[in-house]
Amino acid sequence: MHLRFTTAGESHGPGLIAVIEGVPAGLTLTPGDINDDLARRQLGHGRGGRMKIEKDAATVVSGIRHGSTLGSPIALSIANRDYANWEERMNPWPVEAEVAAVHLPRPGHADLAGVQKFGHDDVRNVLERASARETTARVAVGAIAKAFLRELGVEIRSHVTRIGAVDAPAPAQPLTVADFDGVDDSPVRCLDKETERLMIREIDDQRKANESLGGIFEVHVFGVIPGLGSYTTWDGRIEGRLAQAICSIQAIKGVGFGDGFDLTGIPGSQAHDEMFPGGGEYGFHRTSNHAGGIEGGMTNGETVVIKGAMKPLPTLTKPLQSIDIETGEAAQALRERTDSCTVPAAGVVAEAMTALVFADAYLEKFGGDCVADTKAAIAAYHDRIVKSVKVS
Ligand code: EPS
Repeated sequence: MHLRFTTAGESHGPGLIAVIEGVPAGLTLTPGDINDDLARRQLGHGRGGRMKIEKDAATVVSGIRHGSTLGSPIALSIANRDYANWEERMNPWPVEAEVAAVHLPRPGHADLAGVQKFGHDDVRNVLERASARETTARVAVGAIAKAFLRELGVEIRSHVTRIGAVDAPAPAQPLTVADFDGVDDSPVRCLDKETERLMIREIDDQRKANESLGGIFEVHVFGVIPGLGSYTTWDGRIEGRLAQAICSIQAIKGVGFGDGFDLTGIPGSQAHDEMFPGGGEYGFHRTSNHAGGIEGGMTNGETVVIKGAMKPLPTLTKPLQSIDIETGEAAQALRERTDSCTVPAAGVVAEAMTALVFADAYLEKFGGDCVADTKAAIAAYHDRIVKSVKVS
């Protein structure tokens, strides 16, 4: 791995930390590059009370000087404002107050397997880290990966195509970067106005019924060079790397590329993207992108399209049946403040995870201790591959 990152932090602890290694030197950054994405992640119809408390912003601890990366590890910290309300319950050190333990695991959450695995007798020791609050730290480092990719001509966008039972219609034309311009103005990050209205109503109706909702988001990666990833090794394949990154996001249960699962129901002649002479950057063109920009575990120069499926959040205001781990008796699962739908935010997190995979794939193929070296290597490779299909 050429770009590595890790995160730390509990949901109601003092804060979150992210460290990213391998970012080349000479990448120009502004605080807005990071904080704007942190703000986008906090939005979306269906968020709960917590988002009124937090106003996420990253403090740079290392790796950036006067707005430029140094090539050294970049460490970021983001405070949890809510810690002020949890200081006794989440204090790193013993406190005098009596702090009640949580004994009621939520079906669908990490709670039960987490206490079994780590030998805890308090579910809070699991749920605090399993919480999707952690995605704040991923978005912070993902924003740096995005800025690097932008320098290389790569743009990443996302939108929501399903919330609960409401599906957005398929776009008539392949989406372009400009089609995403207003997506963050939509409270559900949906590109279709009528669907947006139905999605909002669906969230409101289900919230009133004490329900939560899942859905589907799509990530589009524009301007990717052909040949990232590799068919030569199982773990070099870019689909596998992206699938791990997307499925590592809390509550994600499925991932697809291009037409994904829908490809299974059509004959081969309709499933693949034919090539025709002339046009395009490399001496040929295609008229479809069923493959979602990936063939043989490598990017093929078309827009990369990734779909992520998010399950309904498992914290319910109408709790499900569970067991009390202290008594073994039947009980209702833990009831906590929660969001009712976070698919719009999950799309922003998926942009970050996608950026981290692609930044790593670019560095793997092109190297570069400074951004100028990476760009020079890409330019040389581009010059070679534009000639790989002979133009008559
Ligand atoms: C979450 C529960 C809620 C969400 C949280 C994820 O937090 P709380 O328990 O404080 O109400 O708001 O998400 C975030 C804090 C965030 O920043 O996205 C959970 O159980 O996963």
